[in-house]
This record gives sequence, structure tokens and C-alpha cells, in this order.
Amino acid sequence: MARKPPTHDVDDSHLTVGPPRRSAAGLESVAETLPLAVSRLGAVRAATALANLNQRGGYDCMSCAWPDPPDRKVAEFCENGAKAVIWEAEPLRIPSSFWAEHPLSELRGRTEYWLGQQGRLVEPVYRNPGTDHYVPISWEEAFAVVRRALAALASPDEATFYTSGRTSNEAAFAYQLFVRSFGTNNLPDCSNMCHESTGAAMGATLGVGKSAISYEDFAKADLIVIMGQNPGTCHPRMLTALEEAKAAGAQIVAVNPLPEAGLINFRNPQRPRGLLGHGTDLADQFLQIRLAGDMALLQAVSKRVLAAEAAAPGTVLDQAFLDEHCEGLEAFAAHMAALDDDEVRAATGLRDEEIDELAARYIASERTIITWAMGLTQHRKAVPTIREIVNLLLLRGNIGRPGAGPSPIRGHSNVQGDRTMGIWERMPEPFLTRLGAEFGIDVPLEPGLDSVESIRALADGRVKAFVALGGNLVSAISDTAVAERALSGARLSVAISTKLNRTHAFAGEEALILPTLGRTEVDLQASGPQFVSVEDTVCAVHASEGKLAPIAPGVLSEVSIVARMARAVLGPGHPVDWEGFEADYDAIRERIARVVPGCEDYNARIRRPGGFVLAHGPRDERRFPTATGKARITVNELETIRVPAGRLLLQSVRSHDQFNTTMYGLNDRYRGIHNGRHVLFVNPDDLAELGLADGQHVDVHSEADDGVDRTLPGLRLVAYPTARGCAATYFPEANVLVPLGATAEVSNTPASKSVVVRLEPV
Ligand SMILES: Nc1nc2c(c(=O)[nH]1)N[C@H]1C(S)=C(S)[C@@H](COP(=O)(O)OP(=O)(O)OC[C@H]3O[C@@H](n4cnc5c(=O)[nH]c(N)nc54)[C@H](O)[C@@H]3O)O[C@H]1N2
Ligand SMILES: Nc1nc2c(c(=O)[nH]1)N[C@H]1C(S)=C(S)[C@@H](COP(=O)(O)OP(=O)(O)OC[C@H]3O[C@@H](n4cnc5c(=O)[nH]c(N)nc54)[C@H](O)[C@@H]3O)O[C@H]1N2
Ligand SMILES: [Mo]
Repeated sequence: MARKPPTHDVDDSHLTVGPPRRSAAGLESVAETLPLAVSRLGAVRAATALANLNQRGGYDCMSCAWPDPPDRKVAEFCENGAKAVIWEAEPLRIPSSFWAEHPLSELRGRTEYWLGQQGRLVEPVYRNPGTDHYVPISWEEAFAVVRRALAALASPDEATFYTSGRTSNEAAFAYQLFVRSFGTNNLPDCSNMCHESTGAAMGATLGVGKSAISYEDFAKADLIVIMGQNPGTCHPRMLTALEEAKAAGAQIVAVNPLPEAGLINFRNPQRPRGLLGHGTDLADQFLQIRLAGDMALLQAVSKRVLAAEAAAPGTVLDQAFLDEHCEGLEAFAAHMAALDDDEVRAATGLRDEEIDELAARYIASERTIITWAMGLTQHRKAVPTIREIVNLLLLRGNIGRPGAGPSPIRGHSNVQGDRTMGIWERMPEPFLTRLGAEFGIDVPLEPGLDSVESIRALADGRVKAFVALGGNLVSAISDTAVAERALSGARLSVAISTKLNRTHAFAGEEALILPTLGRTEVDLQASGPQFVSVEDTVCAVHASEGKLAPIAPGVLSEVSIVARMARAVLGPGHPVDWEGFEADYDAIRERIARVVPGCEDYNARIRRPGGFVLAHGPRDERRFPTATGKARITVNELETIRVPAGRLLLQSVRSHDQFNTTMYGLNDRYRGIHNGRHVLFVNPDDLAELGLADGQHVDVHSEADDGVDRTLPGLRLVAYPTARGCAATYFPEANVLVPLGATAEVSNTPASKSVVVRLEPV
């Protein structure tokens, strides 16, 4: 039944470019997933896979972190969730013969698309130092390799332990416990490249770095502002929540350099009208902002709010809330009064009337939600920009009451839960102390390395071992050439993965790939079948239980791999009962309950239908766990990126057929792109000004101050309605253009959505 793996690769000779869509989802998305599921999985596996997706008793979708609605439909999933399931569950396996046929030197020349299509990893493989091949190895030998290599390090801080956000709470808790028992806080994760800027901004101002709303709040809002987010592709089920909010009377404003299909119009595949009709026009206002212009826009709106209050005192600000719960208003008001309108125009590219209109909507709204994703977090000024969201919302008391609040929309399905469980290089000291006391172990307190710092430390030899629980750091991080050198210079690399990717190709001197079960699969342990738990973007924690037969016998769960690695590395005398953890995940959850704040009585609460929602001071009771107990209104200096003449500001986005570095296919349907990825979206007026034309090919050079010429060659120009002066291409290919040192202030997140570039025709 299984297909043969493809022999072809990304080949742009059949690339076609059509007009972008206004509308997202609808009939075609449903039509696309079901036959594909049946053809790839077979009828029985497909039926089991899709019938259990996001259902109680089934498994949580492994795609994005969007929450499940309280009343679930029969098919509670979206096109891209189905694609993620198909990608994981297809019974296509990498055969043992693959490793002899494909040397590392060849794999390094392959694209993510080709690598991901080869099928599931089903046996541990090992690269002997000095050889050009992985070879199959037993699990026992694999763990012995890890033990020897880690024991040979001069200090535990010479190893770094990455995590990607698909990992369950149970695996994440066990993993961070292993890493801290080993003796380091080097726990970088994908969040460093994702919502780290959000956590930094909200943590310092509100005391909690997570969304301050619940799912039901969308339907209670008067106004929902969606900034720097493309829900049509990345959180498709959010469009259903927006449609419901709209039906209940909410207004929706989209702020984006691109007129993304889902933001403008939505045809809901779960309603007959959505299948056939013209759908719902979602956005009442679309602000086509320049890249990195959001801080200026938010300040300009706050300035107008403050001016409206001055004109009619006592009518605009929520003075009672500000008096009781906030600090910093006076300095902020003075700072906003001095805001330079010309700079706002230059930074945003917006007309004054557009900003007036948004300010009027905000002032008229009693309940406002602002959501955002990577369009805000991946800029040099990302953290102060998100602090400005907090400022604007605090002015009118838009937090801690129904239908209102800041809501970052997280990416990976359990990236938020992993942080709750302790996956962070700088977990607060009380957590670390509690962890140490609970298990009777010495837990290091000094902060560890984040993702960018880990790459740098690997590159200059300070770190010599790299272990990854999921993910694909080589492709996900900036400065691809540096990352490739850094990882292949490691003494040891270990990747716990479901599928092959480029991180495996840039193997350390000694390297292991350890195959693991995915979330769709039955996880059978000594005490019986296990479930795991995950946390969505609105802090709801629930169980997930795999239903499909495992891809192959002998593939271990993430918990098993972590527990066995810990036993091998830490030795038999270690105080943690790793065997007990592996045999029965309740044993892990008992410890989570005792260590992780908000997880008391975890085993009982996770078994309730639908799980439970973690406490959240600002959301639940307007309690702000900051140093002063108040929500902090902050003053942030505006800084506008000046793009030299003849240059553009480049962002990198996801296509509709990819999940981060994973390519499901080669189409980006909503943007009109088919059969290829090497495109550069540029405003037609900018093309004309640069003397270039749609269809022409260019090399893209980024202009960094370190003198290195970073080039992404051979992109086809696509005349596209993006904001003036701004261009877009796809991630992860674009990472070759981003210097490792180009990161956001405070959060150290790669600034991959504002890169100054020069185009050269080829
Ligand atoms: N199908 C699918 N789903 C996914 C993912 C996936 O790859 N595929 N990835 C998951 C992950 S890990 C994440 S983090 C999320 C990502 O979800 P998104 O953040 O929605 O994903 P991106 O494709 O990075 O889109 C960024 C959006 O912000 C806009 N933007 C860029 N710069 C700016 C700016 O300066 N200002 C404003 N206002 N807008 C800007 C872009 O035009 C684009 O619409 O999605 C998650 N879900
Ligand atoms: N230029 C640019 N760079 C970016 C971004 C951008 O917008 N622009 N976005 C950033 C963001 S938001 C993120 S989150 C990162 C993503 O960074 P990562 O999380 O590191 O990357 P992914 O592509 O999600 O990882 C895919 C790999 O995970 C493995 N995998 C899949 N499922 C499982 C599982 O269940 N268990 C295990 N153990 N492994 C599994 C597979 O081997 C697969 O190849 O990239 C960042 N990089
Ligand atoms: Mo992400």
C-alpha cells in the first residue's frame, strides 16, 4: 500500500504564478484532505487518524497551538492539521538499505522537501567518526555512545539540549529533569526563535508571558485586532472563532504588509454556506503596514487615545483600573505627546486617516482583544513593540475581563506547555530550587544558552555536544552557513526525530538519530497504553492519546528515549526513578503536580473531560505578579529602520504547504504559487522603480555590517500586493540571509522579518 519515496526534488521549472486569493478555506480544503489521507494512509488508518483528531479520548493535533472549542464538531480539524497527520502517519518507512545508499555528503545536498518525503525513521542509526555514513545500531549501543561522549566533556555546560514544541508535557518534564540532573541549564528551544519576544515583553509588564484570554472571549469581544499573523495558513481554525465573533457583532482589524487570504474573507468548510457560498468578509479594516512599523502604529493609536481623554476627561481611559492596577501612566503620556507624526508615517507607510479610524474603533470598543504571531516577534524592536500592545490595552482596562486582553497565538502545538514544564534556559530560581528539593538533586542556577547562543558556542568550540528532542535547528535558525558549520563541528550530535531533516545531514563527528513515535501512535508501556498532555495557546491543558498502530516495532516513545538516556548517562544510583517514569506516565505527572506551579492534582484534573485551564493572575483576578504587583505601562523609544535607496526590507513567511521546516508540498495556494518555492514577492511599483519585472530572476543579497555577503540565489520575482518597500520570501530558505547576530533586543530572537536586501538580476 505504501508509496515509493519520491526521487524528484524541488524543481522550479514547472512553477506557476496566478493571482492571490481573497478567501481562505472552503470546499477545496476539505476536498483536498480526505482523498489524500485515504491514498497515503489507506482507508482504515485514514479513518482512525481523522476520527480521533482533536476529539476527547483521541489525540491533540500536532500542528498549531490553537485551542479546541468547548463544543467539538465531528470533524474538528483543518486542512493543515490533516496534512500534519498524514505526514506523520503515512506508513512509509526509511529502509535499512537507505543509509548505505545515501552518504552524508549526499544528504547535505538535499532539500528539506526531499528528506522529509523519504518516510519515517524506524531504527537508531549511528555515524562513526571519520565516516560518511550512518549505520543502524541497537538502542543499547546508542545510549552507550551518549554516555561515553557526555562523560568525556570537561563540564556539563559543554553540552546543549534543544527542544522543539511538539514534545509532550511528560517528555518535556522528564527531559529538563535529565538535563538539569546532568548539570546544565543549556535548554534552548524553538520558542527562542518564536514567541520569546512575547514572553519577555509580557513577563516584564504583566507578570505572565501567556495569552490573557480564554477561547470563549473571542465571541464576547467588540474588537479583535490581528497583527502580524496569517491564520488562514497557520491557525486555520482561528477563522471559525473569528467568524463566530463576527456573527456576535465583533469588528475585526487586520494589520499586515500582505493581504493574507484568511484575514480578508473566510469560507467555513464546516458549514454548508461555507462550502458553496461566498463566505464571511472578516476584516472591517485592513491596515497594510510596512514591515516593522507596528511599534509606531501602536504608539500613534495610544497618542490618539490619550488626546481623546484630554479632550473629554473621564470618558476614554479606564481611570479606576489605571489607578488601582497600573503604574507608569504619566511618563507614558508625556512620551506619547512628543511622538513625531512624520516618523509614524515613515515607519508605517499608513495614512493619518487610517490610524484615526483604528483609534476610533478602539475607543468605541468596550472589549478589545489584540492577537499576534511572528510578524511582531521577529524584529529588532519586537519586545518594545509588544510592550506597546500591553500599553494600549491597559489604557482602557482591556485585561482581566470578558472579551478583552492580549493574546499571542503560539505556534507549535505544545510549545507553551514545554515552557510550563521547565524547558527554558533561564527558568526562575524558585522552580529550580523546588525541582532540586523534590528529587534530592543538585540543580544548577546559572542561566544556560539559548538557541542563538548555542549555535555560537558550538561554532567556537565552547560547546561540544548537541542533543535535540525534535525539531530541525540547522534550518530553523538564522545564518544557515554558520549553523551548518557549528553543528557539524560538534563532537557528538543526537537527534530524537520522526523524520529525516537537514540537521541530521550536518551531523557531529559522532552522531545518532533516534527514531520516535509521534502523537498519532499508540504508546504501550509496562503499565498499559499511555496518554500524554499538552497546553494550548490559551493555557488549556488536556490529554492526548495515540490511536494508530506504531510505524514499526522497536520505535520508542519520547518518554522512553529520555528515560533510558537519563539512566545510561546518570548511572544506576541516580535518585530519579527513570524506569518508573517510563513504565507509567502517571508517575511523571505526580511529580509535575509537586513541582510545576498551577499543576496541583495533575493526574486527576487531566482526566476530566476537556482537561483544565491553568490559573493566570492577570486574566482571572487582575493580579499582576510583577516586582511591584502592578501592571507596568512602559516608555519605549521609537526606532525606524531606514532602508537605503534601491534596497527593500525582506520578511520570510510560511507557504500554505509547509509546517516550519517541513514541506508537505510545493504549493502556496492562497498566494497563487504552484509547483515551486523560489519566489520573491515585491510590490509592482517597487519593481518598476528598481527597473525589474515580474517573472525575472534575481539573486538576493542581504546587507549586514559584518561585511559577509549572504546570498539567496535565483528567486523568481512575483509582482504582489505587499506594502511598498517590503518584500517576502519563504522560510527556511531565507535563513541564509539573516546574520546570527541580527536579533531582537532582550529576547535574542533572530530578526528574520526585517532584513535589508539588494536584488541583482541574473
Ligand atoms: N500550516 C502551518 N501552520 C503553522 C506553522 C506552519 O509552518 N504551517 N507554524 C507554526 C508556528 S511554529 C508558528 S510560530 C505559527 C506562525 O504563524 P504566523 O506568524 O502567522 O506565520 P508566518 O508565516 O511567519 O506569518 C507572519 C505574518 O506576519 C506578517 N508580518 C510580517 N512582518 C510583519 C510586520 O512587521 N508587521 C505586521 N503587522 N505583520 C507582519 C506576514 O505578512 C505574515 O502574514 O504558525 C504555526 N502554525
Ligand atoms: N527565517 C525564519 N526562520 C524561522 C521562522 C520564521 O518565521 N522565519 N520561524 C521560527 C519559528 S516560529 C519556529 S517555531 C522554528 C521552528 O523550529 P523547529 O521546531 O526546530 O523546526 P520544525 O520544522 O518544526 O521541526 C521539524 C522536525 O521535527 C521532527 N518531529 C516532528 N514531529 C515530531 C515528534 O512528534 N517528535 C519528535 N521528537 N520530533 C518530531 C521531525 O524530524 C521534523 O523534521 O523556526 C524558526 N525559524
Ligand atoms: Mo513558532
